[in-house]
Amino acid sequence: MPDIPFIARAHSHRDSVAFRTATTKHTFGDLLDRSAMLAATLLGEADDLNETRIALLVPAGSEYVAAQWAIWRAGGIKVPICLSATEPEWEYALTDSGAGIVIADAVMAAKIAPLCQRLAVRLIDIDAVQSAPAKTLPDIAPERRAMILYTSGTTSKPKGVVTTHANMQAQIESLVQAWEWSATDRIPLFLPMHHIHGIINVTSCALWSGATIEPFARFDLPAILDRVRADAYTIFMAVPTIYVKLIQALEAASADDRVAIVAGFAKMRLMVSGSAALPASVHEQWTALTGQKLLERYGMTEIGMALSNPLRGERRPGSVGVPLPGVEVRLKTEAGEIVTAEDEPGEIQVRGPGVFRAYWNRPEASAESFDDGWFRTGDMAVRERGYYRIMGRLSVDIIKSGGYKLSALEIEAALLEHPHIRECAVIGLPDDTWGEAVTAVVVLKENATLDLSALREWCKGRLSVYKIPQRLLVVAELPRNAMGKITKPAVRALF
Ligand code: MCA
Ligand code: AMP
Repeated sequence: MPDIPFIARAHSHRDSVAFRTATTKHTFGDLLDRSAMLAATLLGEADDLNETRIALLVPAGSEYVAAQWAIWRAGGIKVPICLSATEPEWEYALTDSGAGIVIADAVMAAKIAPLCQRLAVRLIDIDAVQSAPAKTLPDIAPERRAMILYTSGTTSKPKGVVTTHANMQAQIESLVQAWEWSATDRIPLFLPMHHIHGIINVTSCALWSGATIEPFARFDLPAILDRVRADAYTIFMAVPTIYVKLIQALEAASADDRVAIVAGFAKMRLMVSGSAALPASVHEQWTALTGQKLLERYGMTEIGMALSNPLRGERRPGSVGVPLPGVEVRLKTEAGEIVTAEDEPGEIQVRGPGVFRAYWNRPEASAESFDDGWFRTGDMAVRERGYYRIMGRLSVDIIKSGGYKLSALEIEAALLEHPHIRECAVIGLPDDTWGEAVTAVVVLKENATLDLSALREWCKGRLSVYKIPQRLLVVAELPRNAMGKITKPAVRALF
């Protein structure tokens, strides 16, 4: 059986640079050699990991990809976890996925070691792996499960989205074709590496094409702008919050700096926005500043990318374009009718080879999320003059902040642990920078007091930074319907 496609392709550009930083360069050949050694380490005496779940806690860069390829080459399932998550969040991902191994760099290994010890999970410090005896690696069929990504939804705890090698290949090939990736492309990588946007759209498409990635440990705006002005990139991909921050930075820069940086942006062949709605005003401001027309696309962890404005042709502000190659999209009304006319709203449903296999260990949730073979996204859209426009989500309990999908229910469950809070309702309120701001409306216990800074302090270590409420409103009682259930539209109306 041939190698998994990633590996087969990497052989054909062995000498090209896959990752470069200010001080290092790693070729595709380096990634192949390093991943073979790590795969042998993972396997030990075994011939095949047979879908052992392996959590990955390594910053973006060549070591992340070497570890990812090692997991796949050895027959494991990769479970990337968030570098900045809290210990309870890590524990949930490790126990829910049943991870047998955690791979971390030295810094993260020190942080997660106590948890691994408590859960009796093997911890591999990737920085300490310098050699391993060569080993024959197993054949991996495309239908094997390859990755579990945790995504928040309408349940209080995140669900594991399982994709196969074939699913990922379909997602990558669709984007490589639509956006005409090539080996001459160069892209910065500053997005988190536990979501599709960073993993598939940036890293996997670049590696598939033999292109070069420049990784940053975090969204380091000054460092990225320095590289933009040096014409380091041909493609740029980011969430709307980042474009808002870039606009603020350009407006604050001196006239000379602005001219130099804008020239770097203007030369790129493609700039993409996605993961959350890009306000038409931001789209237009960006064009006015740089001359670039952002290409907005729409996707989801369960399906990869589904809709995109065209590389060549009209990129319409406020719209997400048309179905990508290999992806089928339909709209279905609440009454169960398939929408055929323009201007009639419906839920976006998606079918195609990139659609995930199932939620990990959740057969009921998996079955409910499909409608006759079509994945139900929970997003509403309308087709106008041939292009889809996203109208919002069916569930008020899903919040998008800074490009992260958050469950209001998960945040509510955490806040209810607070000793002063009797009841709470969490909603997302519109925010110019973050898209939505996490907002908590709470009823306190008798004689208790609480302000925003005390609440935020208490949340640290319990919730990731982007889940911590930005706004707090204390009320005497929460609005309820006749059945006694809290009504979120009425909660929203309090603002
Ligand atoms: C951080 N802060 C926030 C938020 N996050 N404030 C309000 N709302 C938030 N969501 C605050 C922190 O408390 C901190 O405040 C300050 O901002 C800086 O925090 P830091 O984490 O350093 O922020 P940053 O590095 O500037 O991060 C902003 C970011 C990041 C780069 C936009 O949120 C990010 O990488 N988002 C992308 C997520 C992503 O890739 N999503 C894709 C999933 P203080 O200074 O007071 O301490 S969606 C997906 O994959 C689908 C398939 C798709 O379609 O793409
Ligand atoms: P996630 O589950 O984190 O992959 O987030 C997927 C969700 O992000 C989708 O269901 C949409 O609600 C939202 N999303 C992604 N891209 C866009 C976009 N261009 N416009 C509006 N919403 C988007």
